[in-house]
Order: sequence, then structure tokens, then C-alpha cells
Amino acid sequence: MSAAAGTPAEDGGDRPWQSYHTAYTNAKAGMEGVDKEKVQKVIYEMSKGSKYFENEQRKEALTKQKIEHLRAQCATLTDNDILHFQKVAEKKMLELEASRDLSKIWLHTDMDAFYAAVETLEDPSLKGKPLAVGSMSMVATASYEARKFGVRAAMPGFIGCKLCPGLVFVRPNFERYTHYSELTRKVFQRYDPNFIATSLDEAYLNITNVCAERGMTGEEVATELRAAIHQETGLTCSAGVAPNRMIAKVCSDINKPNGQFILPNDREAVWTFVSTLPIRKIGGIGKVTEQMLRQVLGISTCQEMLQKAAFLCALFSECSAGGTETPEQRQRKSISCERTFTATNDSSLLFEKLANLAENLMDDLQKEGLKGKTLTLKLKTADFEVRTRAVTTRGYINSKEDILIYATKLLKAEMPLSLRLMGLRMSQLHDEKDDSSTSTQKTIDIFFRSSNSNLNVNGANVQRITNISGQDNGPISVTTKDDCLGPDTGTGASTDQQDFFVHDESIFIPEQRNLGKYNNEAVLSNPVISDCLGGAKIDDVTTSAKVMNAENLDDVGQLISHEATASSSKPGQQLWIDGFICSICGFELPPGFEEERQEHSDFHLAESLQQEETVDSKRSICSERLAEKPCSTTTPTPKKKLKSSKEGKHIPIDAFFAKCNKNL
Ligand code: DCP
Ligand code: CA
Ligand code: CA
Repeated sequence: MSAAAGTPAEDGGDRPWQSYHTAYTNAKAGMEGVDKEKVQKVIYEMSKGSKYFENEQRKEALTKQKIEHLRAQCATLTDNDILHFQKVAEKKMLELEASRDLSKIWLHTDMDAFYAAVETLEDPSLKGKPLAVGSMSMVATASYEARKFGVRAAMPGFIGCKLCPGLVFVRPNFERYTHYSELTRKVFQRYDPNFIATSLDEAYLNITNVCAERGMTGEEVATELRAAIHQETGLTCSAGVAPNRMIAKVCSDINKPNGQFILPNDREAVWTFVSTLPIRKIGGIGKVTEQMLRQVLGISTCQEMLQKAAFLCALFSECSAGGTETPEQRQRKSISCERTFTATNDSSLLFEKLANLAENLMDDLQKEGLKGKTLTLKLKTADFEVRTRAVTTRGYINSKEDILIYATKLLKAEMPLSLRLMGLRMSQLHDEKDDSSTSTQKTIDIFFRSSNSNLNVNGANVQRITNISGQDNGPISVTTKDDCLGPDTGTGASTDQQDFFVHDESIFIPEQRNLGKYNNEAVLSNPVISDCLGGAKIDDVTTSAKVMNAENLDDVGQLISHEATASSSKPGQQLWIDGFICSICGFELPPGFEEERQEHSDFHLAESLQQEETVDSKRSICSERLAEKPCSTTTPTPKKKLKSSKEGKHIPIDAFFAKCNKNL
């Protein structure tokens, strides 16, 4: 299929680092002039043969598989299919055009080199120096001076040292950043009392009213607001102004540092601006999706996305599964909520958490006027193994009590176990306000109920119906991950095309509650679906889901295959406190940094794997490496002790990066 031909797969050759893409090689503001290949080579050389490297290769192989799969799907599309999807896409675009809203003025503001700027403000001797806030393990941010050398956030500090030999290190001090963040928020408040802060250094302000009331343009407000921030904090920020949040955020990065970019509320201007944008700028398109779209469809810009809209529709959207249904006819596919916590095997605590989840799920279902039939329990064990267990009830349920009855049965069957995450999802939803959409389902349901059959409307998905004695909802079936968890990869984030211009993925969802919308979005939204807690992505960890042939769910525990745990690795107990602070090293990755959080989780995962292998040789390797260390480090005692210093548990990054095979 020629239209879908993308760039050929890059496979190293005599410059293998060229195909080695990590989070560290992505350009940030201030890195425009960096010799990217040189940086790539240093990173490649320093990590080659390490567990981190192997993990990156594993992820790369997964992406390649996905690309091959999509290519194969593309190849099956006939001219007629493409014509059909072209029409679907055009219709969709017309709908979007009709819903375009240019009446609002949004301002997005983002502090410049935030942590580094705060540290420099507190210690003026750092001014003008290449500065990294963080440690040898991890850089939280780099000053613009350091960025010129390719040093950037999320990069191990010792790689930063190699790139920039004079790099100065300062330990992070979150109390300071919170203090300055609060000062900025006092300023935001004056322009929009309902401003949305998405991290310590970023916020969205709807300045429509302030512009109207004070007879000012967006540009004037941005200039004034930035001056006020500077005056009240001593720090600089950058701003973007545009008709919606997503574009405003893109704009705030354009003239960084200490700059602003204004996009007029004008259709032509917006259209031209968005057309030339690289797709990576779109919230929700990360490294993997970018690679897939480029290699399968040859798409790099938003304009090319529109040109290939028919293929996108065919491969990724709801349209490919559902033919021509209009968005109004679509139903939400699932509603879910999940929680991460410190790993525990305390069963009463786990049941308490389950009850909270059931209550949250009930709230969300009832708010939407929905009931559901398939309840899925998601578990992430202390070993990062992800298990999903699902039941399908005969009747629709949405009360806490009903949810809890089934959820408890599912959890009991898994016990004893130590968990770090639990989630509940309800799918096969039924809108209480809309009976017509499920009339067929109901009829079949009633038929089966009255015939007292052991079959289930889910047909092939169900191995066998089990009867839970004493439950009002009668027979339930236990189903597989694939059947029930289609939306799993899609929960957490939606790239709903309808929201394309207004939806911002980086908005923090308190309590990690997600509303899964459409099954097929799963593919497009893949990079952001790493659970929004930032833990390991479902496809990056051992995942198990069982079809259980159970006579009685109470006995189901006996039926769980031991294979479920056999292949899981044993990483450290990493989790994200408040969704963004690493429990192991205190490293903070604000909302919107899903990919970096994923990298960071992978890092600790690989780190602990490495630990197992290098326990004996660790000491000698560390001393060798430390002797080479060319960087100066200033470490003012943090007011608050960081988790990273916790009882020396943290393994030196040097050990982590030690070659697996020392003969290499
Ligand atoms: N941060 C972090 N780890 C990352 C990214 C960021 O700990 N991977 C922290 C340190 C940053 C702060 O969050 O100072 C804000 O992140 P930004 O991405 O906005 O980066 P900076 O403000 O440092 O630089 P700039 O916005 O000028 O590019
Ligand atoms: Ca910033
Ligand atoms: Ca930021």
C-alpha cells in the first residue's frame, strides 16, 4: 500500500546509536543547537550492554511489532475501504469545524528552567554556570547553559557529566519550589481566579474576561502577567496565548526562555499554525505513536495527519470497528478508577481500598447515569505483575454494594498476595436514560434468564457460567482480559478527535480516576496510557488475565495458573506518590510527563534487576567510575530529607549502568 509507506526501519548499521532513541535525546527548549548525534553516541556508549539498554531494546522491539501489525492491517485495505474511510473522516472534520470555538482566550504559562532558576536565585554564584538540579542518578532539570551541551531532564547525571564536563550539581529542594510556585499562583489568581495549575511551574488561565474588562489584548495581558511574575518572584516565565489550552501550551514553548507567542483568535491563523506542527507536539502523542505514524503512514506533521485522515480512521478510530455510526450514537465503553499505594499484603487494608474503589466507581457510574455488566479487577502485584480478573453479571449493576460483592469475590480468589495497585472497571455499560440502545441485549438477556440456561450473552468470550449462590444478579461469567479489557489500554487518556482542539492530556486527574471512552482509541493513545499514575505500562510488564473455568467463584483461587507469576521480574517497590513523586528517589515528574515517568519506572526496574546481577562486582565498578567523575557537586543540605537518601538503599547509578557482560 504505497500511500502508507513510511521511512524505512532504521537499523543501526555502523552507527548504531542513530537508532537508539531515549527520552534523553529529545530536544527541549534551549537545545536547538545541540549536536544531537554526538549526544546520542555518548548515551549509547554509556548505556550499551546495561539492563537499561536491554529494556530500551525490548521496548523498541515491541514498537516494531506494533508497526508491523499496522502495516499488515494497512495492506488489507481495499480502494473501497479507503474511499469509505475518507468519507467518514471528512464527515468528522466537518463536525469538528462546526464545533470550533474561537471565542475564548487562553494563556498558558510555564516557568523557565524552574528548579534551576530557583536554585540560582537562592545562590547567585550559580548564575551563568551549566547547572543540573538532581544527582548522579538523575537530572531533574538543567539550566539553559547546560542544555547547550545536551544535558536535560530525566537524564542520568553521570551522562550529563560526560556531555558537559564542568556541570555543577545541586540537590533538589522541593520546599523551595513549592514556595515559589505559590508566589506565581498568587499572580495567576488576579487574572483568572479559576486558573488550572497542572504542575508546580505551569498553569492555564482563561483570560477572556480580563481582556474584555480591561480592554486589553491577549498579548498585553501576557506581557503584564510575565512582568508581575518576575517582579514578585525574581524568576522568568514564558507564555503562550491561543483560543484553546492545547495550542496555548504549544505556544508557550516557542519563545522560551523569557518569551511569549500569541496566536490570534482567527481560523486561518490557527489552521496554518496547527498544520505545520510536528505531531509530537500534540498532547498524547509520545515517542511510540510518533514512530508508528511516521513509519506506517509517513506522517510527521499535523497537516499530514489530515491528509492521511482516511488511514487514521481505518487503523485507529472507532469508525474502523463500527462502520458509519455517528459520534452521538457512540457509547462510553467503560468507566474505571484505580489507586497506587505502598505495596502491602495486609488483607484488611486491601479490602478497605477495594471498598473505596467500589464507592468511587459507583459515584462515577451514577453521575453518568450508567450501569454495567462486566466488572474488571486490575491488580498490580508488588512484583509489577499485572493481573486482570473480570466477571460478567447477568443484570446491570451500579451500586457500591453490588460492585463490592463481585469485586470482593475476585480479590479473594487471588489472595494471599502483595499489591501496589488496584483498579476497578465497569464495562458493557447501559445508559439508564436510553433504553433503545440496549434493547437487543435486554431481550437476549431476558431470554436466557427465563430459559435458565447456562449460556451467556457474551457467547464465545465466556467459558462457563458460574453461579454465585445468594447473589441477586444471578449467574456471572468470568472472562478474559482481551474480551473485557479492550479499553484497558485506552483508559486513562482519550485522544477523542472531537476534543482535538480543546482536550489537554496533561490535566492532572485527582485520585487517578479515568473515564475510558472508546475502545479503539487505545491504539492512538498508547503513549499516554501508561497508567496515569505513571507506573509501568500494561504492555511493558508481565500481564496476566485468566479465563477461569469455575464451578463456583469462591473456588476460583485454586484454578489460577502458577504461570501467572512465573515470568514476572522482581524490581524495587517503585510507585508515584501523589501521582508524580518517585517513592524510591524522590524524583518529581509533574503531570504531563507520562513518558518520562515511564522511563523513570523502567530505570528503577532495570536498576533492581541489575542489582541482582552485580551485587558482587558493584563495589569495584563504583569506585572505578567515581574516580573518573569530573564534575563538581554542591549539595546544600535539603530542609526536607529526600526519599532518595533513604537508608542508603538506593543503588548507585554506576552499578546500574555497569555492563552486564564485563568482557564487552
Ligand atoms: N522536572 C523533573 N523531571 C522532568 C521534567 C521536569 O523533575 N523530567 C521538574 C524540574 C523542572 C520542573 O519540573 O524544573 C518543570 O519542568 P519543565 O519541563 O517545565 O522544565 P523547566 O522548567 O526546568 O525548563 P523549561 O520549561 O524552561 O524548558
Ligand atoms: Ca518550565
Ligand atoms: Ca513545565
